[in-house]
Amino acid sequence: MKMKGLSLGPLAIGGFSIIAAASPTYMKNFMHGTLPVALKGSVLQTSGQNSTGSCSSGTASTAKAPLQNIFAALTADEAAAVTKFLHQQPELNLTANANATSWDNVIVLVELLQPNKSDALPYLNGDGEIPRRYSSATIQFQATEEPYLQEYIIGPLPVSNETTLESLNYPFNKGVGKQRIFNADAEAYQQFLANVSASVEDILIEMFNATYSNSLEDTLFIGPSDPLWIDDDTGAVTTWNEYNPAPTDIFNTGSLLRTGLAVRTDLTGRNPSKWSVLGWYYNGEFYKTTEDFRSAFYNGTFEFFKPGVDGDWGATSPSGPVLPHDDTPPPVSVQPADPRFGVDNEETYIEWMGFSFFLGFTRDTGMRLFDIKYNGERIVYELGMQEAMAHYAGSGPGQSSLSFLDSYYGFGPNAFELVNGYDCPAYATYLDTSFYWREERHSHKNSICIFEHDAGYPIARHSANNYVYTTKNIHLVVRSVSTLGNYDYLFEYAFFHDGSIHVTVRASGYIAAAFWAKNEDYGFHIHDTVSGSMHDHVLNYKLDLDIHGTKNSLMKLEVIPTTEIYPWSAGVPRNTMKVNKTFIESEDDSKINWAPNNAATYAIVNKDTPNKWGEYPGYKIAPVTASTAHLTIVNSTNLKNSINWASHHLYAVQQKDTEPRSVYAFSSLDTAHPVVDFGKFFDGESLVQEDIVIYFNLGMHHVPDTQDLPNTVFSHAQSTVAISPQNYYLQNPVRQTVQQIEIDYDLDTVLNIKKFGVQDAVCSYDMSNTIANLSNYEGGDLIMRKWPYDPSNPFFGMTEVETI
Ligand SMILES: *[C@@H]1O[C@H](CO)[C@@H](O)[C@H](O)[C@H]1NC(C)=O
Ligand SMILES: *[C@@H]1O[C@H](CO)[C@@H](O)[C@H](O)[C@H]1NC(C)=O
Ligand SMILES: *[C@@H]1O[C@H](CO)[C@@H](O)[C@H](O)[C@H]1NC(C)=O
Ligand SMILES: *[C@@H]1O[C@H](CO)[C@@H](O)[C@H](O)[C@H]1NC(C)=O
Ligand SMILES: *[C@@H]1O[C@H](CO)[C@@H](O)[C@H](O)[C@H]1NC(C)=O
Ligand SMILES: *[C@@H]1O[C@H](CO)[C@@H](O)[C@H](O)[C@H]1NC(C)=O
Ligand SMILES: *[C@@H]1O[C@H](CO)[C@@H](O)[C@H](O)[C@H]1NC(C)=O
Ligand SMILES: *[C@@H]1O[C@H](CO)[C@@H](O)[C@H](O)[C@H]1NC(C)=O
Ligand SMILES: *[C@@H]1O[C@H](CO)[C@@H](O)[C@H](O)[C@H]1NC(C)=O
Ligand SMILES: *[C@@H]1O[C@H](CO)[C@@H](O)[C@H](O)[C@H]1NC(C)=O
Ligand SMILES: [Cu+2]
Repeated sequence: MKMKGLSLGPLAIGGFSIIAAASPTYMKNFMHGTLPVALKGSVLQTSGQNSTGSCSSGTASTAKAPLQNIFAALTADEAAAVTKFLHQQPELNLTANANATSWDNVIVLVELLQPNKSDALPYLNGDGEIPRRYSSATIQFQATEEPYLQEYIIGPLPVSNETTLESLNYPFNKGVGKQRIFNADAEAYQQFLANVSASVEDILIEMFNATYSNSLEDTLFIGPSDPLWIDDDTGAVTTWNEYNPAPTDIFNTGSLLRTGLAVRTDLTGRNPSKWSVLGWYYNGEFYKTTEDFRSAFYNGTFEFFKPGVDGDWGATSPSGPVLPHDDTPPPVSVQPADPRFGVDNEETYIEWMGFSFFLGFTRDTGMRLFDIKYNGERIVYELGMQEAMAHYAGSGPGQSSLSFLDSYYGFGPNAFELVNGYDCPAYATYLDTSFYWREERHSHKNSICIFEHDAGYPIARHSANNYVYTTKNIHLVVRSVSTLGNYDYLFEYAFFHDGSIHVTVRASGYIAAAFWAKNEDYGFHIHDTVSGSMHDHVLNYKLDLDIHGTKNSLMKLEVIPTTEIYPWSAGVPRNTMKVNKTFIESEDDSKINWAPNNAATYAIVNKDTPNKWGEYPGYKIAPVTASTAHLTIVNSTNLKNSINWASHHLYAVQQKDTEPRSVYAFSSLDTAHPVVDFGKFFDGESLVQEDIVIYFNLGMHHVPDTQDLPNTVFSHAQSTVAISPQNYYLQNPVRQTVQQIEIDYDLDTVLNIKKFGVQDAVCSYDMSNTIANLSNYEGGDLIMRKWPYDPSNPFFGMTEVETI
């Protein structure tokens, strides 16, 4: 592993800490207002899990993408050329990140600018030039009293004397790609909190036997909430900061250990001597000044509780006696032949059983899928996660202030190496990813896995008195895991023989708990002084379906109870049900919640291409799991206009080149004035035979209980939406697969066993292939954490660091 000289230190963001930065200078810049990780990703090569033995089990076959992947990230050379070009622009007044202080302008991000659909489609359809390539850049202007981020467009690429630099504004409905930063001086702020802590050191020692001094040796931590509170009228920037004890073991229990003692600060402006304390909170009581808090503490009636003590209850290794047989090898899936899918490493293009698609990878979102075709026809132009929110609530200010918009931290940089044989089957094919980060390029090996899998139940079967048939439910899975501080999000796209695509997110990891004090209305009491702390997870996805072209409509199909008198019912009303087929014709009606009792389904159809029965072919969108969620809170005080995508389950809008994404990653810096306000996408436009984009939400309402200790489990915290054909094929495409058996029989006699030419897996399999050698595992740690005291190196697992 090649790594640069690194140092680490916990820095706060959102009451959680971030381990940031490749140099102490970076760390200065690393809080609200500075961007934790700036990165760009691209999917690199496969590294197949080789095996020996009589069964062949090589790497995925080399597919050849029919076209270039125009969604692929910038190459290292392109990113380097753009970085150099930016440094040559005097008006940017840039300082190299390696030398920058919080008062220098720096490059945060250099990424591919996603091509306009209007330019991409002609190329993908084979009747247009390849779109010219452009880069975007995020520059952090800090050599000013009012620091901000600004987006730029650089191109065309490759960099030449034709390449220009312009402000990038068209994708941002605020009008400008510009975002104020209200806390650029993160290190000074932590020092301010150390000064505040010193003023109550006697109390902290009595309560917690520790104080906070902004040093790596601290066993008590404090940092600001995410997001900051910004008062539009006065311009005041304030935040609550809660003390957390440090974990004492290897386990990442920081988010379970809370003290309940919080202080509100005013951090307006860039002059630390003007910052101030606005009050204290403990156990239901608010104290206006430090003096009030101090006199209450010493007046003899102050009651305090020991904060949670780290211990076995937060450890994740097995405990208790081994269950019967649990230490013998469990069933394991193997791949007895070469992978049955193809990968074009160069273009990150994947083909499997009639499906084909390109992968893209960005800092903000991690992997996304483009140009998904089935049997040669485009079904989906774009499919990918846009944003993930975790919105907390509580009777105290610490928890009430917490609302994470995790693309701020970035899903790309937090997608680490998957654990072969555990996160994905040992036979999976892996892709590496890479990303740009403040003038450096990092790679994470084996961070996306691709594998075929047997669902464990047949996809179709029937038996009668003379035959039985049953078809295996083999499907292709593309998976990655991003660990955002305390939580691990497992993202998955699965492709099935019925032509459907399942989009899934699962959550595990440590909950962000609260101190248990007068908050029984906000969760369960789950340990000595720990409240489970209710929160909602809402993850927004973009789904741009194109059914036989881009001109599509949104059909609603509702099953409704009815009372009908039929000509044959002898005048007797019959209580029954029927279907109500309607179209949602305007963006005025396109904010949708799943109907009670799942009574309504929604489909993108093409009215101009009816099938031979006159029905409109399409693909429907429906939840598979009971749990998909929109935000419970109405008009969130924390997130304001930044989450207008979280109020419903499903949205439909007209596609626009000016609306490529539902969010801007850094909107949580000023939630009242998001650079992209999804609410503005709705302007009453027609949804009748137009290019329609769906945005849907996955997620769950999470009221953690003792079963979330030590960790939330994926099997419970999961959410899936299926995108499935509706009248698209004249019959189910599952008949394309020969992985079925038909047994014809007559009473007791088997007459015929039909296997349709499928080869049996009769080779001998070397079971050692199911045991991955994990001694070279490089996944490890996070670039930044939202919780304090991460013991390890923030760059562990990042390879191939090159200075650009
Ligand atoms: C950082 O500053 C030093 C001293 O001025 C200079 O030699 C070096 O080139 C700078 N580094 C970068 C990456 O610009
Ligand atoms: C350029 O940035 C430096 C800090 O890196 C700052 O001192 C200087 O004032 C800036 N110049 C202009 C013209 O803004
Ligand atoms: C740009 O570069 C090309 C080839 O490198 C050259 O022919 C052309 O004259 C240059 N144009 C300008 C305006 O410098
Ligand atoms: C913290 O206190 C020290 C000593 O009083 C002072 O010099 C420093 O400016 C203070 N820092 C902040 C950020 O308040
Ligand atoms: C307080 O912390 C110190 C170490 O900082 C430790 O030695 C001591 O035992 C602790 N006291 C109590 C009462 O926990
Ligand atoms: C002590 O402080 C509490 C909380 O502020 C207050 O209610 C109480 O009156 C105080 N008691 C005395 C004796 O000052
Ligand atoms: C059918 O659905 C439409 C649109 O939701 C609604 O206006 C209409 O009343 C429904 N018809 C019946 C019979 O329920
Ligand atoms: C949301 O809440 C704010 C503050 O209470 C209020 O000013 C605003 O009008 C509310 N907006 C909506 C759409 O209800
Ligand atoms: C993409 O489309 C927008 C809106 O039409 C346009 O302003 C912009 O120039 C296009 N971008 C590129 C790179 O062509
Ligand atoms: C696992 O890989 C390491 C490093 O390549 C090697 O030293 C070790 O022998 C391997 N272990 C096994 C059991 O193959
Ligand atoms: Cu949760």
